[in-house]
Amino acid sequence: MHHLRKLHKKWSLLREMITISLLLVVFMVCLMPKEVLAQSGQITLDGSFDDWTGQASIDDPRGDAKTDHTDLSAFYFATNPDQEVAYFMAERYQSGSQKIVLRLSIDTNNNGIYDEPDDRIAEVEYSPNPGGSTSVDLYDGGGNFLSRIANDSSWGDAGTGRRVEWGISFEALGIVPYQPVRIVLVSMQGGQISDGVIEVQWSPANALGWFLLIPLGLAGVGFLIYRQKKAS
Ligand SMILES: [Ca+2]
Ligand SMILES: [Ca+2]
Repeated sequence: MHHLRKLHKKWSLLREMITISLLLVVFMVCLMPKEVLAQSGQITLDGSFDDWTGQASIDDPRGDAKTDHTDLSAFYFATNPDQEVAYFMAERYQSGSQKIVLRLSIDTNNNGIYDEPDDRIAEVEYSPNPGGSTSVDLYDGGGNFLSRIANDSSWGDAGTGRRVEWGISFEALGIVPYQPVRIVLVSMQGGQISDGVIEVQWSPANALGWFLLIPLGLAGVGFLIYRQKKAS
C-alpha cells in the first residue's frame, strides 16, 4: 500500500510537471509569432529600405515622365501586423539631390472618385539633401488641409537618393482595417503631374496579428485545466 501511494504521488508530480511544461509551451507560442513577424519585415520609417523587400509593389516604366528626376520606378505599400497605419514607399530611377514632390490620392470610399470630402490626398516633399528630409501634409479630397503628418523627418535616402517612405494612420485616413481603397501615386513638376503609377486597389489591414493566437492559447490552457480536473 505504502509503495502504491508513493508511486501515485510520483505520478501526480510528473503530471504536474508535464502540465506546467505544456502551459509554458502555449505561453511561448503566444509570444513567438510577434518576434518572427518582427524579423520578417516590420516597416520602420527611418530612411533605410531593407524592410520593404518582399512587400507589395507596382513597377513603373522608365522615360514616361516630364523630367528625369521625377521619373518614378516603383510604388510600394504595406502594413505592420499590429498597427493601424498605412505605409508607402516611392522610388525613382535617377539618384540625385533634387527635391521631389509626390502626391498620393486615396479614394477611401472606393468609388473611383478621388475628390470627395471622405477621400484623402497626401502631399510628400522629399529633399535628399540634407538628411533625406521629408514633409507630409494631408488634405481631404477637396484639397482642404487636414494635418501635417511629418515635418522634416528623415524618411528618405540622404544626400543623393531615389527612395522615400512615409506612413499615415488609418484614423487620419478615416478608414477601418480591411476597408478597400484605391490609391494613385504621381510625381509633380512645377505644379503639374510629371509621372503616375497605375491605380492600385488595396485593403490595408493590421493583418493576422500575433494577438489572435492569445485566444487560441487561452483555449489550450482551459482544455488542460479541464483535463486535469477530470483526471484527479
Ligand atoms: Ca516612370
Ligand atoms: Ca471617393
